Amino acid sequence: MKTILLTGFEPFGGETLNPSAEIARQLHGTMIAGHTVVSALLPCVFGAARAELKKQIRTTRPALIICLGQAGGRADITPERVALNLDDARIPDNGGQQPVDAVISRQGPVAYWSTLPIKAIVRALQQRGLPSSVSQTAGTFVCNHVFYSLMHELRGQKKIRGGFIHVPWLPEQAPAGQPSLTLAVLTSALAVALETAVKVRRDVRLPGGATH
Ligand code: PCA
Repeated sequence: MKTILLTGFEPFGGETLNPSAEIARQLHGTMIAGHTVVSALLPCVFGAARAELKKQIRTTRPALIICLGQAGGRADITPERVALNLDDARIPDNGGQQPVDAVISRQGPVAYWSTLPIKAIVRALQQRGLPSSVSQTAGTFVCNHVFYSLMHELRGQKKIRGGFIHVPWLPEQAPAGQPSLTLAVLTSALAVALETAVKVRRDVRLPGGATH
């Protein structure tokens, strides 16, 4: 049986919810494009999150790995294009660590590309009326740390694809005037994203990116 490993993060920064964990929980055990979704929760802790991800990859032996995280303030569901070899935390993680200007891997390259069909995912979501765009940076906190660690694990092989998708706040988290999406919308959107990631082998070429 082929599996998709889908990870979410525990709440961080003093919050009590993280939509990424809720989506992962909702999709756990579902079948998407002939694959069983296996979900896992990652601690929002530098190092420990990477260790847990590696453990999950070893035990589930997935065909595809998608890690999710919360990007409060974003309005769109955003597949990330590139993971940076950098930890630079504005706030402490859930373990109290706050790395500054630190490389993730001394031997690793400056960055890795996502191997998900990011533009096909954006198009599939937009075609269903869901807000989505490519993000050019996953930041330099624990999400980017996990994304980089994932791509470092997957380097040098072509079979297992992987990447990272950031999602907006849930309505119950968002401060007044800030964008959010309901858990129902996010869950159905991520099901579409996973299906697209399984089915589309070659990404589509569409104009995108920012003008600044
Ligand atoms: N978002 C944070 C870390 C965990 C999460 O859900 C980030 O974007 O780095």
